[in-house]
Amino acid sequence: MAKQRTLVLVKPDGVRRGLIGEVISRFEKKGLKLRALKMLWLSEEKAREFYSVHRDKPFYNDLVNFITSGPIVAMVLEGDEAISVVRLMIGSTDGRKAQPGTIRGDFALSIQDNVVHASDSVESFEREFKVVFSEDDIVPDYEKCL
Ligand code: 3AN
Repeated sequence: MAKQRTLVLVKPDGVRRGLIGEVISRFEKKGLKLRALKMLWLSEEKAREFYSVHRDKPFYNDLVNFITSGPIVAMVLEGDEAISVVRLMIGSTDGRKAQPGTIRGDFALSIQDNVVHASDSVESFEREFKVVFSEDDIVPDYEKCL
């Protein structure tokens, strides 16, 4: 099984609603390892870069305004097939259609204010990681200390 990294954001609505602990807790209980964690407030420039794949979509400006509307929490999670596992755990983009039991299914009623972001591919992870983190932010593998 391939060990993979993925990037998750608790978006401004999730932070405002006090869901940071809930989100992290679900991933920890699943067995994914936190390798980096930080709270930050994205600049407009970084937000545009983060969501650059959506730059031609009609909702791009709203998305940038939303993600810069308050602080976020960013994390790197690691584990077997972490990208697809985390995508399953967050649920469909539209909170109204997301399966109960997923983060969006349990906590979101909106397509924009949907609590979390997670990388959807290795390429997305690599681009998103560079916007939010640097290699120095990754803690060494602490598996052996547990
Ligand atoms: P996901 O976050 O599930 O990967 P994407 O990558 O299609 O979804 O979209 C990125 C973000 O853009 C979503 N999380 C959501 O906040 C926003 N978004 C996607 N589709 C729409 C839409 N039709 N209207 C408004 N916002 C949208």
